[in-house]
Amino acid sequence: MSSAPTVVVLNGPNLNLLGEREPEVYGHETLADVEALCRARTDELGWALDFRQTNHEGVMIDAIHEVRASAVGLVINAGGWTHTSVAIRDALAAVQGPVVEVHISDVHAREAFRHFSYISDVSEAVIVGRGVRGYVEAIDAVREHVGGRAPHDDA
Ligand code: CA2
Repeated sequence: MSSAPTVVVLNGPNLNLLGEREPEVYGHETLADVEALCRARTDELGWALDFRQTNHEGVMIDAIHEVRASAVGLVINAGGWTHTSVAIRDALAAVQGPVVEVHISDVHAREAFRHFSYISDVSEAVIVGRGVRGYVEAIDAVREHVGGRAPHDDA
């Protein structure tokens, strides 16, 4: 018997503060609200959800390594590391399923230092400026890329 395909959603630094500060940029929803939105979609798809947040770069890299061969797809909001981290980019390049980069805000309409992403060109899709609904769109993008079938599901 095979288990449900698991989509992994990883969140980087400071995203634990979502809903507490800068609502004009990031909205009023908390990260728990984002997880609930994601779970509603994965439930509809019959998929499992592994949703995590960390403020520690090495923990993020270990998490990517841990799931790189088992996840049906990986959605990542790498937060500020998006604009700084070759190490996270290198870890994502080793992920077998589709990687989808998501940002709540429209990074291209903000400060110049947010315009460059180290991870966009190792991602199958990039979703920006859609608010927290962008996470659901990212899960849908994973679904489209795997054609409704989990690449690691041998059943
Ligand atoms: O728009 C996004 O999702 C970002 O990835 C969020 C990052 C930022 O560094 C990226 O450029 C764009 C920052 C997340 C910080 O989240 C906070 C939430 C509430 C209060 C303070 C920070």
